[in-house]
Amino acid sequence: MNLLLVRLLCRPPVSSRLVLLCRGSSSHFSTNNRVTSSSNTATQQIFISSGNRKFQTAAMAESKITDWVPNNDKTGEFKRQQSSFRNFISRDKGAQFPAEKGRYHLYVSFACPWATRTLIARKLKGLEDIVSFSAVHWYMGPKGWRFPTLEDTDAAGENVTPSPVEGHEKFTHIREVYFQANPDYEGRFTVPVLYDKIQKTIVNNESSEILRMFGTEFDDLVDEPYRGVDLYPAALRKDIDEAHAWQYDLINNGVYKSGFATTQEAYERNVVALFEALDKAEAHLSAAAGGGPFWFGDKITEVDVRLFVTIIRFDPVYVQHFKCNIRDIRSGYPAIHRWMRHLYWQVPAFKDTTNFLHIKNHYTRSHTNINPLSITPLGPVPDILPLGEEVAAVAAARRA
Ligand SMILES: N[C@@H](CCC(=O)N[C@@H](CS)C(=O)NCC(=O)O)C(=O)O
Repeated sequence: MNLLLVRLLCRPPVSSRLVLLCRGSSSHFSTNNRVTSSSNTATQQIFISSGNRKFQTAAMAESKITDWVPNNDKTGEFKRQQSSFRNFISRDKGAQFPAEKGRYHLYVSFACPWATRTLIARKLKGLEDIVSFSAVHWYMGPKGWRFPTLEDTDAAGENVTPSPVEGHEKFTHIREVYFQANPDYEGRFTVPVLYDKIQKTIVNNESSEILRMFGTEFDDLVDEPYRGVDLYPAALRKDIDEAHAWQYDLINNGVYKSGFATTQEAYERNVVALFEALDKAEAHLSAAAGGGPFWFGDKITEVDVRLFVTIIRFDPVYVQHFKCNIRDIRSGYPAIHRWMRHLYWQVPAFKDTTNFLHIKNHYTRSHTNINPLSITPLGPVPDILPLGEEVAAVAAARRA
């Protein structure tokens, strides 16, 4: 605890020598240690064994869907389950899941950062006429994500509709898609879900892999400008994998590990690690200031897509709902803020797939264990600042 306090007191701008001194004295908390213990690159992910599944299910059966940490887990740590459906669409004609126009449907939630990664990639790669999509209602109740009904008037957004997939007309919840694919399914009913309308099964429910296959496997079907969008270029693969490893564990999943923690210790451990990782991102993007505007200079890559979906939710939700409030993005991280706003305002795939209504309502009204009265905070206003506009204190400091 003392160590944490010391580290928080040492929180000035990333570039300061004081921060370096503080970090140097706490190497057992180092970012590298964390990364090696649980990274999530596509190559390192594993299938869950049926043994594990049984364990998870027994624990889940006794608890509510929003008990992110099982009641009997004294560590207080949120542990994300591994995705279960891990097949790949392939451009090879003889593949089990060949790339074909109109064959696949993507189920997403606009609230969900993982699902939104895949929606962004779908747009960046020009797959709108090739892979259909629909979005669930933002409210995730006791049975998990539900399909909107025609009576719903509180969930505006593109393709927020009952399932348009033939055979799914009577489905009310995403869980029914999982049970169609595997009647014995025992995992969580997560989005995104990439569904094959021909074989009537789930191809994949792991966003990092859906993003990866959207990046290349439909290239024979898209127009030239989209073929040229290479989100995982050979020359940058090592750097991209390295960035994914720490960003997944400490930022993308770090906000959840902070917000879902059920002990003070677990919360503090994770939130401090999260802000250290944000400092690292800030340092990277500041150094790239002359270049940019993307994480790797002038090339948009998977790193931009995967990091953006967490950062855009940070000020509107994670700061207050997940208690990630050591700083916020708009006043505490100028380079991340600039990078995020560039993506949102200048690259349509990012703005078009960001729906703040779904984002704010989902977290604050579905996670009743965290927010029992389901009151959605109004701020910050606006959800995202226009380009060139700053919060008053930042603007004043710039003028001074
Ligand atoms: N590993 C998955 C995680 C997806 C995930 O956790 N999605 C959340 C929404 S943000 C979900 O559907 N949760 C429902 C549940 O856990 O019951 C991925 O990256 O695709």
